[in-house]
Amino acid sequence: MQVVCSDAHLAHCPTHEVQGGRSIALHEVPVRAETIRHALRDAGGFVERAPTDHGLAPIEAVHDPDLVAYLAHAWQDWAAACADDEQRAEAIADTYRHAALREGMGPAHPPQSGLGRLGYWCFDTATPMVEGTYGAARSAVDIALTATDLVLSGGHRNAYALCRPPGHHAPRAGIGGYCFFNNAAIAAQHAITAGAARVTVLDVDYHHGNGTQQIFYGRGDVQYVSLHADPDRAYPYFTGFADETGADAGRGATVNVPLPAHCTDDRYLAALDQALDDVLTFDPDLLVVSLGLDTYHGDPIGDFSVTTPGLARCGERVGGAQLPTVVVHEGGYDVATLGANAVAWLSGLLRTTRDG
Ligand code: Q9C
Ligand code: ZN
Repeated sequence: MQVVCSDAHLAHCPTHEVQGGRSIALHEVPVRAETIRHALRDAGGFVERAPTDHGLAPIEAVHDPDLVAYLAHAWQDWAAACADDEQRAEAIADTYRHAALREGMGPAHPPQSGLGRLGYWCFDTATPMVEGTYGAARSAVDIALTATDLVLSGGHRNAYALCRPPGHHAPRAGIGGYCFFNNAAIAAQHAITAGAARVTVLDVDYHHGNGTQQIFYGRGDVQYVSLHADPDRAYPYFTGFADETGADAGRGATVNVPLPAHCTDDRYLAALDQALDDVLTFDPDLLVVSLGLDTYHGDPIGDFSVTTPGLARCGERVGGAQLPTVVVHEGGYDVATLGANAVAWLSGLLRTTRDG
C-alpha cells in the first residue's frame, strides 16, 4: 500500500491546549505521526512516498481565500502583538467571534490586532499555532492530494495519507479542533474538480467532522457520512446530531450517526455496516475515509470501547465496499497504540480489497 508522508509536520509542535478551562499538555503531537510511520515500516508491505506541491488552488477551492491569506502570516501577526517571549511561545486566542456578540448589528470591522484576528478565525482553545504551523498544514494538504492522485490516476486501488495536523474540524472559513486546512475535504473537492461525478467522505474519527459537514452541506455531489460520539456529551458539541441531513441540493447527502459512551466493537461495526449501505446507495466514484483512531478504548480524549481487533474489522468492512479509497489520517491520541492500531485498520482494508 502507498503511504504518503513527510517530515514537514515536525515543525508544528505547540506544547499545550486549554481543555475544560485547564491548561494541559497538547494531545496532537509530532510523535503521533512518527510512531505510525515506524509501525508501517516494521509491518512491511507499505511503501512511503513524498508529497508533491499542489499550490494554493485546491485549498482555495474549499477554504475562504481570506483564511488562507491570514494563516500564511498568522504567526508573524501574533508574534508582533505579543507582550513578551513567554506569550509569544504559541498562539491561542482569548476572545472569539461568538454569534451573539453582534446579533442584529451586521458584520464587525475587520479585526486589526493579532489577538483579534486569531479570535476571528479560530473557534476553540485546542488549536495553538507556532512558527512552523502553516508549512506543516500546507504539507498535510499536499499529502492528502498526492494520495488522491495515486488513486485517481496513478493506478492504485487505495492509498494512505499520513496527514498531520488533522483537518476535519476546519470549516470553509475557520480553524479549530487541532485542524487548520481540511485535508479530506480538499481531497474530495480535488476529485470532483478532476471529473469525479460523486465522492463520499466517510468519517470514522471519534469526533464529528463539523468542518467537512459544513463545507459540503449544500452539495449533492459530495456525500458526508459520520460515526461519532454524541454531541450531547462530546466535542464539538454544536454539530453532528442525527437530524442534520444536508440542505438544498445536499438534502439527504449528510448522514450523522451519534454513538453512546463505551460503544463496543459489535455496536460500532453494526453502525458502520449501516453507514456503508448509505455509501453504496450513493454510488461514489471515490471514497475518502477520515480515519481517526481516537475510537480506541485506550484513547485519552475518547470514551468508546473499540479494540485493536475491532479496528481491523472496521478496515475490513470499508475494504469490502470495493471502492477506490483514499484514507486520510485525522485523530487518535494514545501514542503507545497508534502504530499497532493504524497497521490493524489498514491491513484490514487490504485484506478485503480485491487487487489492492
Ligand atoms: N473536553 C481531532 O480528533 N478538545 N480533534 C476536546 C473535550 C478538542 C479533536 C475537549 C478535541 C479535538 C482531529
Ligand atoms: Zn477526533
